[in-house]
Amino acid sequence: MPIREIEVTRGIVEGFTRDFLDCLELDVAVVGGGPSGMTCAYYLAKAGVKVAVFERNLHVGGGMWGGGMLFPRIVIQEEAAGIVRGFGVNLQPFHEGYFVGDSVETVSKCTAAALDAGARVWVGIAVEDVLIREEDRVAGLVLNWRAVELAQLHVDPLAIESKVVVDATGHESDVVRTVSRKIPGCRLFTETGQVIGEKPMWADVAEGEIVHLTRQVYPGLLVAGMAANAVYGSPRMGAIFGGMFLSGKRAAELAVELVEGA
Ligand code: 48F
Repeated sequence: MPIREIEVTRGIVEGFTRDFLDCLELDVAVVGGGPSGMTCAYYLAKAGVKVAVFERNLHVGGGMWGGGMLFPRIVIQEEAAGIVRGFGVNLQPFHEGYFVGDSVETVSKCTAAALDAGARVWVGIAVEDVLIREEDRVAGLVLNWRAVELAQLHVDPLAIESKVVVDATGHESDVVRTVSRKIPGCRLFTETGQVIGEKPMWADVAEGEIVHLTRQVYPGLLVAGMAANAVYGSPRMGAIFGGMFLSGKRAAELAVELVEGA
């Protein structure tokens, strides 16, 4: 059956427009499609929460694809194995309490699980700012095409509203840093009131702290994954990824509480 090119265009523009309009008012907006962001989106969608992920790259997966130093394998500790196996990933034991998994398989299956659960995932869209409402509460995201950002074009962004925002942007903790920089006199819920910054690598400590540091860091703004450690001054952990999945799950639980209280 032949099709005119303009019908292809119509299918794409109408499909995008319909789905994007449905994301103008979200319960939870997750920034960053790495392991913590995708896990958070999965658990939220599964709980019936309206959630979308905004990822500036053309692909989700964040720092997981390359495993450790481009060896495409990741290490997962026992506590997180249930989450990862729940996505359908095969894990091989290699050390007491630790498993190794294929990073490509993990990204793919984690992403499929989030989509199947009902999360919307937008790629190629960068979050450049937040919406702020009464009492300096984070109330949404300011978005632009990543291509616009890269080309440094002077193009005004668009915005979406969300009851809760999750910063899952990894080491950069981009959203929290933006809030801290742009709100006059901003005091984050950290010891110093500012982003403390991540410490050098210490995997055991970092993995031990990450779930506890997955918190509301500013009204309406949660921090998850490596961004949590970076904001609260905890070490990095390298290619052990269990904490990312556990943190994503914890962020989803906290987000549900905040959405219910909003
Ligand atoms: O870095 P990333 O994978 O974060 P994560 O979920 O996982 C960290 C691990 O990959 C690894 C580690 C494991 O021990 O330490 O680093 O905490 O994924 C973050 C995603 O956020 C996107 C970025 O492209 C990446 O895919 N991102 C960052 N800033 C923005 C953004 C932004 N402003 N707008 C949209 N996406």
